[in-house]
Amino acid sequence: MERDIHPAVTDAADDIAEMEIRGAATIADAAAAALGEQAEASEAETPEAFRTEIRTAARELHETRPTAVSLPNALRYVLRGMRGETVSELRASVIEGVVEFRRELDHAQDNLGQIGANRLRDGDTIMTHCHSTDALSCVRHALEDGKEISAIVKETRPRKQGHITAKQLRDWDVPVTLIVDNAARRYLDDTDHVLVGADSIAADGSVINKVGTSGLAVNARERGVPIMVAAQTLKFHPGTMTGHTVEIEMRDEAEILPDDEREEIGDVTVENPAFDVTPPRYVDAIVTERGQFPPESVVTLMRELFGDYHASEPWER
Ligand code: RUB
Repeated sequence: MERDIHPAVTDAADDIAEMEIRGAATIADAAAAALGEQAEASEAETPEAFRTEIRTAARELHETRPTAVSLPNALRYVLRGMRGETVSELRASVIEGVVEFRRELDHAQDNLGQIGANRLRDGDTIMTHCHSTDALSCVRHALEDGKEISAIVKETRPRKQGHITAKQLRDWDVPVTLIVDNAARRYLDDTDHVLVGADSIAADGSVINKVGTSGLAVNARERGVPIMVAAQTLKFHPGTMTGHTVEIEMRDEAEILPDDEREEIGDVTVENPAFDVTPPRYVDAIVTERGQFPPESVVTLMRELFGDYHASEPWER
């Protein structure tokens, strides 16, 4: 029942859809927190009503953006931990699950940051695409280890998430060179590592990340620059183990061509995919909180993590 959904859930869902909240890890964190608020504020009188309410909230959060698997993985984590005979037991289990999930997310990002930092040498220059908190965790740890790191930051059209990356790096006193996306190949000659995040990692080691990542990876390989993907295991996509593909979000045409400019140009088709797929052969390492892996071997870890995965999700019931 729509009216039982807490404003914290509808607000989080709107913010995720509008990209006020964005980036795979941040989306997962916000969705889990919203489920926690739903549980806390629930006025359900029966265990069944409570379960229905939490599932409905989870469904609303799930329907916001399709590509970052961290979102359904977060919801699944909390819903699988929901247990108890009474409303108060159920409530406590959801709240506890949310706290645990958010703590693990922080730990995972911190651990992978330390592992990724070991790949960066003092004096290295990285090239970034979009804004990834997992990737930035590697930089933060490298800086804490006393290494000097410089960054070439791709602007990342159309939403310019590169500006967020540039600001964060400048806050850490990292020298930043901001470039338009099309200049990336030229600046790869000055780059020691391409460092990006991921929205989803498929079972074959393909990396789904902000559109433009695959072209960058192909160019980097041609230039002999290693490509490192920082992605906690929350980004592993269990559905791909059973042959499902990752849906690529298509965003509003107006992000590329505002209505007034469109009138001037005339009738054109505009396509605005938000993400693309980088095949595993262009990726040197996937850095997770469990260690770094060649992309072809992530499937082993995925089986270990999602052995009991079933296609039907808890919020679909
Ligand atoms: C964000 C994006 C990021 C990943 C990883 O796209 O592609 O690289 O989500 O981010 P958008 P993180 O801006 O469209 O959400 O490491 O923070 O999870």
